[in-house]
Amino acid sequence: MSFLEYAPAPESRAIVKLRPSYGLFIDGSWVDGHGEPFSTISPASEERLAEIATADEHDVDLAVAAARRAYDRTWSRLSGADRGKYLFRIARLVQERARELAVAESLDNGKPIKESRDVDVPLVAAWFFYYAGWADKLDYAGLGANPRALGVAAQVIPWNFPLMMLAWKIAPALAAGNTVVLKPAETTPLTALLFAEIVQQADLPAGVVNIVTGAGGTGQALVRHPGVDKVAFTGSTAVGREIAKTVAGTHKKVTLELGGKAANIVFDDAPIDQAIEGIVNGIFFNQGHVCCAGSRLLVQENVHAEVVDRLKQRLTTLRMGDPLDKNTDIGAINSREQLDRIRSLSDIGEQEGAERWSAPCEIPENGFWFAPTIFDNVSTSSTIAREEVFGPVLSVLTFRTPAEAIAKANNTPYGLSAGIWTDKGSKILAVADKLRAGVIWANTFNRFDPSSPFGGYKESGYGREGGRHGLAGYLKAGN
Ligand code: TAP
Repeated sequence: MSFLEYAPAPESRAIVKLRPSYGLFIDGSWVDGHGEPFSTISPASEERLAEIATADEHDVDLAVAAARRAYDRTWSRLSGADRGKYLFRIARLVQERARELAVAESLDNGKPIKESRDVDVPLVAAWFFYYAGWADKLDYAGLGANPRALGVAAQVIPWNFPLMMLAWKIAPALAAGNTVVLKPAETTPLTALLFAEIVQQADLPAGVVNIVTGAGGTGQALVRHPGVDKVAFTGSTAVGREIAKTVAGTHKKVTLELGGKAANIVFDDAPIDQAIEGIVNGIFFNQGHVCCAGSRLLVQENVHAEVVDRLKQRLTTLRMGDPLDKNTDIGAINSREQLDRIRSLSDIGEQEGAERWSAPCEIPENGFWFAPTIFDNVSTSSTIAREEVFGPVLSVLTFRTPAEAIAKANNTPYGLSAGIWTDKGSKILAVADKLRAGVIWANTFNRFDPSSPFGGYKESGYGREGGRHGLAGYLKAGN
C-alpha cells in the first residue's frame, strides 16, 4: 500500500469558504449558543477547521419554539405542491454547491473526496429531489387519504455520513409537512451548517429547519423536549436504547436507525472478481464507518483460501492518505476516540486467536489512521465477530452449506443488512428469504437509492428511511 503524505490540496480546499466560527441556526438566523463552544478538526491533519457553538437547553428550547411557530403559521398551511417547490430548490442548490459540500465533508469527516463527490453529495441531492416529488402525493403514501404531519421533528444524526444522514432525515420530514430541529454529530457539524446556508438561499420560511450543534447533551435536551412530536435518531444501539427510554410514555413517535454487523456471504459459485470488489467496497468504503458495512465475510470453505489471498492482493493496491486527493481510496478515521475503539477491538481479536493481517503502509504522525485489516479464522464467539467495530476491519468466517451460512449470518443481535454472492438466482432468493436483515444486496453491496426503504430488524432499530415507507414515520394516518 502506498501512503500519500498528507498535504492539504490548496486548490480544492479553497473551494470551501469556512467562517472562523459558526453559531446556531435558529428561526432563519445565526445566533450565539449559550454552551461552551468547541473546535471541529480535520481528522487527517488535526488542523482546526472552525469554532462551533454549543446549544444548551435554553437554545434547544428556542429552536423547538421556532419550529413550532413555523409549523403552525406557515409550513402546515402550505400546499404539498408548494412544499415540494422548496425541496426542489434545495436539491438544485445542493447540486450547485456540490464541489464545496464534498470538500467540506471530506475535510471534516476524513472520507475520500471521490466518495463524498461521487456518492454522498449526489445522494443528498437525489434524496431531496425524490421527496420533493412526494410532497403533493401523500394520499398515495399508503396511510389513507389526507395523512397529516406530526408537527416538530427532533433529528439526531451520527458522523459517518453527515450530510447524507441529514438529507435522509430532513427531506421526508419536510415533504410530509413537519418542521425540524436537527443536531449533527459533534465531530462533523460543518456540512449541516453549510446546509443551513442553503436553507437561507432557498428562502425557506424561518424556523422550518433549525440546526443546533453540540455534543450528546444537546441531543439529549432535544429528544427530551416536550414540544417535540417526533424523534428520528441514527447512531449507536446504546444511545438508541437510552432515547427509547426517554420517550417511552410520551406522545412522541420514534424511529431508530442503529448499529449493524452484516454478513457478506460468498458462495463457491460466485463471480470471484466481482465478489472481491464487493467485499472491499462492503467493508472499506468510508473506512468501514458504515452501519450496514459487510464486516463479517462468510466464505464457503472450498474457496476460502483463494478469496482471502486475492483480497490481500487487492488491499495492497489501495491508497490511503489525504482525503482531498482524488486518488485516495481510504481516508482518515473520524476521531481519536473511534481510532482507539478500532485499535482496542482489533487487539482483542488477536488475543482471542484470530489471524491478523494489515495492508502494509506508513502511518503519519498527525491525524487518525488505521490500515485496512483482515482477521482470518475468526470464530462465531469472537468479540470482533459479534461487536460492531465501525472501522476498516474485516472478520473472515467460513461455512460449508447454505444452511450453515444462514445460521451464522443470523447469529447476531443486529439485523440491518447482508450480502449474497452467487451466480444462481434461486439461491439468492432462498437465502435472502431466511436472512433476518432489513436490506439484502445480491452480487453487489452498499448500494443506496432514495426510493428504496432502509432500516433494521432486532437491535438495529425500527422504522424505515427511504421510499414511500420513509414517509410513514413523519405522518399520522388520515381521517
Ligand atoms: P452515537 O454516539 O450514538 O451518536 C449519534 C448522535 O447522537 C450524535 O449526534 C451524538 O452526539 C448524539 N448523542 C449522543 N448521546 C446522546 C444522548 N444521550 N441523547 C441524544 N443524542 C445523543 O453514535 P456515533 O458514534 O455518532 O455513530 C456510530 C454508530 O451509529 C454506529 O453504531 C453505527 O452503526 C450507527 N449508525 C447507524 C446507522 C443506521 S442507518 N442504522 C447509520 C449511521 C450510523 P455526539 O456526536 O456529539 O456525541
